[in-house]
Amino acid sequence: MPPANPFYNSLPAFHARLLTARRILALCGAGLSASSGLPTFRGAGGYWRNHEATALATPEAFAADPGLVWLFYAYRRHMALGARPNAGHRALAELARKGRGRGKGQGEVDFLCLSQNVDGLHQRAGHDAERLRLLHGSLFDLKCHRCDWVERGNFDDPLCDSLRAASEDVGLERLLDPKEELAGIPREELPHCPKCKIGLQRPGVVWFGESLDAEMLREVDRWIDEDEVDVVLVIGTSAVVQPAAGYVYEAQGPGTSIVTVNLDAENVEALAELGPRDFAFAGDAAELLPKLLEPVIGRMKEDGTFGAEE
Ligand code: BJW
Repeated sequence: MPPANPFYNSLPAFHARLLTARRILALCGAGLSASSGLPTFRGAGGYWRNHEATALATPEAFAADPGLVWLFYAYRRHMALGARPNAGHRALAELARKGRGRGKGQGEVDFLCLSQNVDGLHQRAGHDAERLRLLHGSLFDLKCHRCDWVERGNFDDPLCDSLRAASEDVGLERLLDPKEELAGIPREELPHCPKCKIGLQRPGVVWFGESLDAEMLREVDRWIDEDEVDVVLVIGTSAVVQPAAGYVYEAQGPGTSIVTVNLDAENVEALAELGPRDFAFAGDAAELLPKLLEPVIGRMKEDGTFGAEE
């Protein structure tokens, strides 16, 4: 049953609210990339072989079996490289681009997008890096699990010979089938740190129990504290992982509208209670975002770009 709130799925009411918004924050999660073909973390799609994805995203799992964890990440690098940004990523990128100068009479929109996604699709949609914070890092960054070595933007696929199975489209189903036994990858065959030579390279993502980049968090806090945030878009996320989910409430002031955009909007636990200023839209974020943001970014054209029709 839809929540008893007049703003549930009400596009005209949201458009009116958006046109008065000066500062917009978005918190994005895996559901944004679902229609690009990438699985989410929780629920039915949240398994890789017979492992819960969230159980592989831990330093403990890497310490116990770095080869298994690397195969999981090598597979996700491969899938992400083969995926294309969808209309939701492009609409947010356009909001970042257009928001600043949307017309003298209406004033500027200051937009910041916090994404928990590590798949690179925001960047490939052309989202201005200054308007984007990747809270959980990137699949395409590498770091040493022992020292401070970091490499940004490594798109090698396969990353190395021992991870080739995750990058071969033929036979990929065998890798994914939990009934097929997986040959363990010896530690020596995994990529080592070029700096300390002892540590293993690992994905440049944030695992459970690890801290997010402190400077990035300070920047987000500064942006939130600068002035009231009018609209917080909560897009395709279960909003259960901290500190990311906490930003929704950190940004909430007396006049803020929280706008849930989720396939299962009624069941985003942390957001179950809609306040009188809040909105919820149930559906695919890739379909909804271009329509929701249309008053600022313009109508989506047939070629997937935004703006006034010629
Ligand atoms: C669609 C859709 C469509 C589907 N359209 N929608 C305070 C209280 C309690 C615990 C903690 C706390 N502070 C810290 C913690 C511990 C922990 C935590 O939050 N645990 C909770 C689970 C309870 N947090 C941490 O450990 C963080 N570190 C930290 O805080 O350090 C300091 C500290 C440590 C320890 C104690 C205290 C302080 C780090 C968190 C790192 C999370 N890492 C991961 C993996 C990243 C790398 C990788 O990608 O592999 O991040 S876990 C995973 O969850 C990933 C995601 O970014 C994150 C969020 O998931 P997301 O994106 O919301 O996905 P789903 O699957 O949950 O939801 C998808 C949604 O989309 C669903 O709602 C669908 O309905 C919807 N959907 N299709 C629209 N087409």
